[in-house]
Amino acid sequence: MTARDWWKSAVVYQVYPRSFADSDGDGVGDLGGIIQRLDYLERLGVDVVWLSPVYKSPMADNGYDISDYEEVDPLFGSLEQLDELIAALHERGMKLVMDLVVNHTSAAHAWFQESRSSKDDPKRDWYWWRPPREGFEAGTPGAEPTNWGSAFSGPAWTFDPATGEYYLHLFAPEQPDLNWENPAVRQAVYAMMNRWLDRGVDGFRMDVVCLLSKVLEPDPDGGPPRLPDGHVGVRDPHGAGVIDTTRYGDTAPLVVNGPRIHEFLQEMHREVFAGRPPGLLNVGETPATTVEHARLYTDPARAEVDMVFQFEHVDLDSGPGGKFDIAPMTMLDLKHSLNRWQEGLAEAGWNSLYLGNHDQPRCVSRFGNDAAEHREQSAKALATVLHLHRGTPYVYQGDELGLPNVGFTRIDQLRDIESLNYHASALAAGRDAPEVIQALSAKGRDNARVPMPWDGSPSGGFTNGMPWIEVHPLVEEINAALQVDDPDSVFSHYQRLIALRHDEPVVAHGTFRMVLLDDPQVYAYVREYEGDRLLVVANLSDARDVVAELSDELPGASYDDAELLIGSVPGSKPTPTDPLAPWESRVFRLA
Ligand code: TEU
Repeated sequence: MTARDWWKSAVVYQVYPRSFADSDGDGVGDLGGIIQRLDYLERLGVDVVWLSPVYKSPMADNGYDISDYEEVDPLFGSLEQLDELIAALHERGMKLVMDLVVNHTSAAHAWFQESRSSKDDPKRDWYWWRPPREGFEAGTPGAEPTNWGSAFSGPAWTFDPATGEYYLHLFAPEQPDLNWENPAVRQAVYAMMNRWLDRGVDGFRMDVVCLLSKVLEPDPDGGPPRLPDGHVGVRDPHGAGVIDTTRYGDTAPLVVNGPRIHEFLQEMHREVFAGRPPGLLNVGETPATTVEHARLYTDPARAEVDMVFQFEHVDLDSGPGGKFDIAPMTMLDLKHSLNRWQEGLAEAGWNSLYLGNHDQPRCVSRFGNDAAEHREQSAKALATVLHLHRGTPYVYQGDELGLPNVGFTRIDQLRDIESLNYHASALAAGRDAPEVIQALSAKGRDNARVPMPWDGSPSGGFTNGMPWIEVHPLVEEINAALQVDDPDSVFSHYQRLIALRHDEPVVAHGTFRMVLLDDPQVYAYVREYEGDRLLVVANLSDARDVVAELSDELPGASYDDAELLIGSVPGSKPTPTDPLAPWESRVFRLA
């Protein structure tokens, strides 16, 4: 393994700083709280911390709307504390990857304030400004320059009376899209990235990086290039909450994996990473991307990014109306989807492996079974299946404890702009309020954003103040204090999986072959490397005594002397073909 691909045997832990640990009692997590909890992360065994944004921000989207890329928001602390966190992680042999949002800034960013000040401002072309659609009165419905919808409900354009033009925002109006066609924008971003790397940061998680390049058409009248309308009546595979597909066009074909995206990322690699020593990581978040593009993004010969977060498996339960139009999903759907990506990037490229993050509901509720009887076992089974795939695993804070969804029942419990906007738009569109609340409760991002439960006290040990969002209702029975010393806990199971990746090269470098591909209950696969063979077998169902019919799949394999490396049922020493309990998972070394 060259030092350049060190991340193949690494595990990344995502910290959502607002909800991780509060050190100053204001009810919001901060850098001081993270520094106080580094022993916990080191004990878990993770190698990298991915830190969601802590930059200066009005917090319209909890920091994914950045108003100063080189200042820490006082809510989270100071630049000095960030330097302290970097040093403390490096002392422990760990790394810090910063979340970076450069598809858009906050509307409060100085760049946007200058850009909006006048049509002649030198920064006017740093963002997407366009006049009202011909034949429509500015500011009236339909006058938007294109029929694109925002991922956070409503149109993707907002009219600015000061200069009589609209500006583009694929997300909230508070998040205007930067114009990456403008080389000055790109160079300003690269310079900022270089200053962060010079400061000791070890890389970036690039927010919605596949959206930077938009499809353009020449303007026959010689004006600025046109952004075309999307096909109406097609669901945005973005998985976003676009409700009115009769009004808004499908933007994904026009903004996802755009015509210059690979050119931009190769330029970013040249300008920021190429000349630096090995040891850095650049991971792209690529919603709605394809295996073909992911191979282009992550093929090391192309020098774009090291790996990507694809969204196929987290869009499986999205219906025609987007993520809150919940569609049925089976374990087979999940298995086939993940297998497509394992096979797709087997020869070239690299997968980020994840089932949860700050944008997704809790994986044990979504893909497992969060009933008391099955929650722990299913959390362990999902972790086993994910972590031993080929790729780099990402642990989202709290998933290592088996935290389930919150069980929201009221809109006033929610804080997320995506959910609040969807609720308002859905009700305005006539959807049934209880049905909308039910969808938000199942899929809303706040499920993953309630405070990390450190102990069983009323605030879960997260804060001495009033938490910005309610504490998980199960904090007394699900918290770190109960698990870190319990060898049978979900936490300890994650520890063992992470240690196995560190100790066994086959986990990081082995080939992947799914077996029993069409078995509706058993998820099983083989990893092979230099003569070493691992077999993973899991029962991803509530069914009892499920037998994995492996004999035809692994000819010549002798199961009697298979070595159990990690099991999920304390004290049992099963063989690969012994009946599996509900949600039981097993990892074997095959002779
Ligand atoms: O999310 C990108 C994205 O695709 C979102 O629409 C996400 O899929 C959605 O919230 C799930 O339904 C990134 C960040 O991770 C997210 O927190 C930000 O809100 C978004 O970009 C805008 O920066």
